[in-house]
Amino acid sequence: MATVKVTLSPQDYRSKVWVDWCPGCGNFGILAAETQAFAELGLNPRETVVVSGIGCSGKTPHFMNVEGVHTLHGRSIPYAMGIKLANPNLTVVVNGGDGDLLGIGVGHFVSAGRYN
Ligand SMILES: Cc1ncc(C[n+]2csc(CCOP(=O)(O)OP(=O)(O)O)c2C)c(N)n1
Repeated sequence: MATVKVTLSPQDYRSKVWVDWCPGCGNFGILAAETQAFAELGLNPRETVVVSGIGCSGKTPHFMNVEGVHTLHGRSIPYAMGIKLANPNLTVVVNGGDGDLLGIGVGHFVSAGRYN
């Protein structure tokens, strides 16, 4: 959990980058839910990291005003674990599609669970 709580609106967690997902894409709902959750938790954008892999969901960090990494296909979970290990004070979130996190990255998901 972040060390400094802030009072921001969900919109404050959005960047100015134009969102190029197709109309009706489910990622719009995920982006809205995520920014809403960040606002409710009072997360400091500078202590929040969104990690993504490849695919449409991979673009998520570009659309958010938090720290972020757009990593390799299926490898966002080990990236996120490394970030969290390096600085446990950060709130680290992974966004990914089914190809990214299940098809290619499910082994990392299981390992993350085993390491808690
Ligand atoms: C190692 C590797 N294999 C294949 C690709 C090609 N590739 C790019 S996007 C994609 C599928 C993305 O689907 P998903 O992970 O479900 O993400 P979504 O677009 O649904 O968010 C693939 C296979 C790649 N970039 N890297």
